[in-house]
Amino acid sequence: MKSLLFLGLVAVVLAEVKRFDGEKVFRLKPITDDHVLLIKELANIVEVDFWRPESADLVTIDIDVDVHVPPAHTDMVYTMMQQSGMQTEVLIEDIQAQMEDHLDNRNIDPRAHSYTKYNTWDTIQAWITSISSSNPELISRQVIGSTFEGRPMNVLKVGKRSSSTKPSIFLDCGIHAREWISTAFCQWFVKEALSTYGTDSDMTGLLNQMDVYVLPVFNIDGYDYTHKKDRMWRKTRSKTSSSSCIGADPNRNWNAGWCTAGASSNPCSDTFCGYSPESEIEVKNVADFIRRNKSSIKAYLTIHSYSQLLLFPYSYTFALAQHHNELMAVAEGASNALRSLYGTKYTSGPGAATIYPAAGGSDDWAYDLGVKYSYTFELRDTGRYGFLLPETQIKPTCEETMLAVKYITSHVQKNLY
Ligand code: DDK
Ligand code: ZN
Ligand code: ZN
Repeated sequence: MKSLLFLGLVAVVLAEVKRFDGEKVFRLKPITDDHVLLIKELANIVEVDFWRPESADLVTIDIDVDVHVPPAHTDMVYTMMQQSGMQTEVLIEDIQAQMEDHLDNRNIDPRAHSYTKYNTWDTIQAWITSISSSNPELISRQVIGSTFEGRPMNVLKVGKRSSSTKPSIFLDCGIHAREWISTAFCQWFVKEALSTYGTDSDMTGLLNQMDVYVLPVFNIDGYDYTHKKDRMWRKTRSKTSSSSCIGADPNRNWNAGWCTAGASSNPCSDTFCGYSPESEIEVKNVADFIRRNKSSIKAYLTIHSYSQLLLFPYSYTFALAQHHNELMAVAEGASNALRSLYGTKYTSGPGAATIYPAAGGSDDWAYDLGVKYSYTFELRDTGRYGFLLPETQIKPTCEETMLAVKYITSHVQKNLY
C-alpha cells in the first residue's frame, strides 16, 4: 500500500508541468563594466534564465539583457540593479499569465492542426505524414534519423517531382525548443509552397528549378518537452553519465570553431556546446544529411527567435566571410522586402558583430562546408513578448518572413549557373 502511494506520488511529480506564476522578465541595460560584472555575478548566485543574450558569458556593455528571474529572487534582483544605477525595466510582469494569454483560447480540438496555432509535436507529425501523402507531385518525405528519445526526424523535399537531382535549399526550424514561432514558420512555408505553386510565378519557378528540403522541427524532444513540462526549455534532451544536467545547445554543437567563443563547457548551461562536435544525435543527423547532399545544396536557412535579425557568417570569429559583401547585400534586400509588408524592422549583419560571438553554429558550419548562402533568422519580436509571441502574430510574422525567404531564394536561383 505504502509503495503504491509512493508510486502514485512519483507519477504526479513526473507529470507535473512547470508553472511560472508571478515570475518576471527584466530588461537590464548595462552601461559600465561594473554593470556587466554585476549581471555575471548574479548569474553565479541565483539560477537566472537568460532570454537574450542566451547566457551570462555573452553579456557585454551597451546591449539589452533580458532575464527571467526565479520568483524567490525577483525583489532582490530588482533592488540590486536599482542600487547599481543600472537601468532596469520589467518586460513581462507574469510569465504564467502571458503563457496562458499567448495561446488563443478558441474552443477548437487541441489536436487539430492549424497554421495559426502553436501545434504540438504529435499534431505536427500527423501533419507531416498527411501533407506529404496527399501532394506526391510536390512533396516527398524521408526520415534522416531519430532523436535522442527516439522520435523520427522527417525532412520534406518540396519541389516539382523530377527524375534528376535538382539544386536545392535546406531550411530548418525549431533548433531551439522554446522558439515556437520558428516551428510555425516551416509549416507555413510548406503551406504557401503548395497553395501558390502554379499561380505565383516566383514560387512556381522556384519549385520547378529547385527543391527545398524542410526540416519542420529540428529539436523534437526539446519541443515536445516545452509543450508538456517546461515552456522555457532551449536545449536537446540528451542524457549522459557525466552530468545530471540534461541536453546541449544544438546551435553550439556544430564543428565550426566548436566551443571557442560564446558557448559553455558546463553541461548545466543553456549554451552548453556538448561533449564533442555533433555529440547531439539531431545535429549529427542533419550534418550527415547536408554532407550527403552537399553538391546540390546551394543555401542553408535556419529559423530562430527572437530579436528581428538576419544574420550570416561568421559567429565564431569576427573575421569577415569571403562572400561578406554579397551576403550583406542579399540580407539587406531580404530585410527590406520583409519590412515592406507591415513595417517590421530587421537588422542584418554577420553574427559575431551583430548579436554576439557564438561558436559551433549551424550557419557557420554550413558556410565552411561550401554552402555560400547561409542565413540565420531571428524572427519577431524585440522583447515585448519574447518567446511568448501571441498566436495572433503567427500569420503576419510568417507572411513577412516569406517575403525575405523568397528574396533570398530568388537571388540563389539567379546565381545557380
Ligand atoms: O543560437 C543563438 O544564440 C542565436 C539564435 Se537563438 C543565433 C546566434 C547567431 C548565429 C550563430 N551561428
Ligand atoms: Zn534559437
Ligand atoms: Zn534567438
